[in-house]
Amino acid sequence: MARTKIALIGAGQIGGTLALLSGLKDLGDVVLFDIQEGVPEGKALDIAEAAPVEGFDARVKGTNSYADIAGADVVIVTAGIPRKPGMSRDDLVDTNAKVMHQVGAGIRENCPDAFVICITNPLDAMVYVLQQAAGIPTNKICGMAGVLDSARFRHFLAEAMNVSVEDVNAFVLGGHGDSMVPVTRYSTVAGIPLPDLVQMGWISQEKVDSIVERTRKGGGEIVSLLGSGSAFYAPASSAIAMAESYLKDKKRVLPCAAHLSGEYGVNDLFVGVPTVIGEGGVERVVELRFTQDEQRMFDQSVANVRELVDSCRKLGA
Ligand code: A3D
Repeated sequence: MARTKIALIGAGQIGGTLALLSGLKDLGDVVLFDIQEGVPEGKALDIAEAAPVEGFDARVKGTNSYADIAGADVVIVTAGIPRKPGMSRDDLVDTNAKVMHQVGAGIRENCPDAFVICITNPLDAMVYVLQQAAGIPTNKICGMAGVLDSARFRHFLAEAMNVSVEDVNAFVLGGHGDSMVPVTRYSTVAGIPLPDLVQMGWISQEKVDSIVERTRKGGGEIVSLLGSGSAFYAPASSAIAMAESYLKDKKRVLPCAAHLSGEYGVNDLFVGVPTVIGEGGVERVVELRFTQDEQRMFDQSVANVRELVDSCRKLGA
């Protein structure tokens, strides 16, 4: 029986964490690719040396050659540059769009049947550029952002109400940026919607509003605390949850930047929406009915994504 193969393009902060998590969760053999010489090889060797202690048998290989990703079942892309304090995600667009072209060519030539998860920012635009460059079907590629944004929302809500994060479900839609849309009426604790919890006195509306704002700016909060680089533990965990749902055909309902062709009235754009991820990749887009307010926020978020994609097209990306 063939072993599952996971290719990680970019061996930086997120790439290294993805490799370790893939091993710890026994998801398959890992190939860690980067243009920097030594870094992917060094991280791969370090993780391989953790394997006897942790008890996993995954083979972990570092490389600078795209040929090594041949036949990968899943590709997770973090190649590019992250934000520095004071930068917005959109400031990364020129550099990272060029990187997506190189990565797309590597995927097209070596593993065109893989399920591809893009993490590189600005996320919604980069997943678009990557899909075009790789020439793969739109259901076999998506962007990781919604799982992370929802996780941040869940963490803040659980902390505020002093309950287990396991019992908090949260819904965050739209582009990955300050215009993302946390949908409070679909966010629950053990099935009880947030507006009901406000009425029950578990949390005040002011606190909910401040958590929504903190979630929107959650990435920036970590960037300014770290001083250099951006979040990597939670982003890696989030992408691994998506990869696992694909590899094990779990059909989890996860928000991700999925290709829309008419859903939500949006055409040919990757935007954060709830999806079902299984062996077919992004198998379904879940279409919600928005309130007027949510629709307005979603439309604004989509307009921001479209503007960025248009600027990539002008750059020839
Ligand atoms: P970092 O630690 O800098 O790693 C990026 C790696 O990409 C480095 O090792 C580079 O050498 C490598 N690289 C650069 N150019 C190429 C290329 N052409 N081909 C292959 N590898 C290349 O960054 P990171 O791991 O912290 O973050 C990676 C990306 O994820 C950045 O764009 C972040 O902005 C983004 N990010 C997204 C989220 C989302 O929620 C969407 C969250 C956190 C970070």
